[in-house]
Amino acid sequence: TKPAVRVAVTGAAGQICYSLLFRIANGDLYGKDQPVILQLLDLPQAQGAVGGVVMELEDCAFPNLADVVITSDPKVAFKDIDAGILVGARPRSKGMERADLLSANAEIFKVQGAALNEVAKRDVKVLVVGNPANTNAYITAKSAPDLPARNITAMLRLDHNRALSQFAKKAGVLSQDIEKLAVWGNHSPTMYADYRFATVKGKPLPELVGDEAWYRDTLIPTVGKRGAAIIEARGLSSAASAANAAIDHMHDWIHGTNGAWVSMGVASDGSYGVPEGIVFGVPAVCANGDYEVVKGLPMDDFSKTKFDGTLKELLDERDGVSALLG
Ligand code: NAX
Repeated sequence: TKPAVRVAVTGAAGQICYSLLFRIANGDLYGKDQPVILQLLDLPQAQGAVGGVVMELEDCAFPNLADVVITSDPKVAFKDIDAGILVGARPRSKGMERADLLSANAEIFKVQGAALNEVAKRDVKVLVVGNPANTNAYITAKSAPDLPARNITAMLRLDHNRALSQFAKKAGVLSQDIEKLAVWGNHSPTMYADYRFATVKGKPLPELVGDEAWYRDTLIPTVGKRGAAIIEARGLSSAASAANAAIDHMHDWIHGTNGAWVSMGVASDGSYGVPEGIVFGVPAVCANGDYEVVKGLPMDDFSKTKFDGTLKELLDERDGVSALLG
């Protein structure tokens, strides 16, 4: 058998992980023939609950789950990891201002970035899911100067998948047949789902949809506010779909996309006028355990407005946490 890969997951007692951990243990990330060691991080007060989840993992008797580590110490959780999925974050509590939420999370991801820097494999692949995901990933990367910034990414894939499904329903096609969809910017209601380049079996998606007003006035806000709609309906935030998106993001990064576009939040190299280092949702193609941003796509007036709006929000978030980075 192959040597086991080590995958750290934070927020292990939470609701996303109640789905995510079972998918990873089942082989959905690295494949059915690859043994996996899960290294689970949560707060000290959640250790008992993580223990319960681990009992259930054991009770699945997954053939390739080689070992499970439970800890509240990031340096134990991130030791020698190949992949890290950072789900745990501070949720907004009653009366908490946005600025307080930003700085509470900045503190968490500063510590976790430093721990990754110290103990993770040098080519570790990191996905930040915990909100505000893009800015948390930015802080993680800034706090891990010895790791390649391009290996610390944020999750835009749920927005991407949400948009795929809505377009598929409207155009009467299968979501798997939609290619070249892009979701730009922040994982927040300002994100910009861009269908201008999308095709279905070679036909332009905008033609198949045939309703620009629906796209602008329904699709974009539906995807942007989907998280809130799920909370309203379920009384809890999206969890299984978020776990699924995290699996999709990491799976594609590890195994490649055969030329297909996916949306990933990645540290900017300056393309599209996004300041270097800002973690921004972009279309990307994955191959050989790496990804390339799709470059040189033209912008029109509408896309420029949407793009600038979501970029401004991220620059504001960066300014909100910059003092903490020192
Ligand atoms: P839960 O509140 O169910 O679970 C969070 C878990 O994280 C808890 O067990 C908590 O003890 C733990 N935790 C808190 N601080 C920690 C720290 N410093 N180190 C380790 N663990 C810590 O939340 P859940 O529904 O699982 O959502 C987790 C995060 O994902 C939230 O920030 C949420 O906003 C975010 N989401 C991001 C999405 C995205 O597309 N990027 C979509 C889904 C989700 O809303």
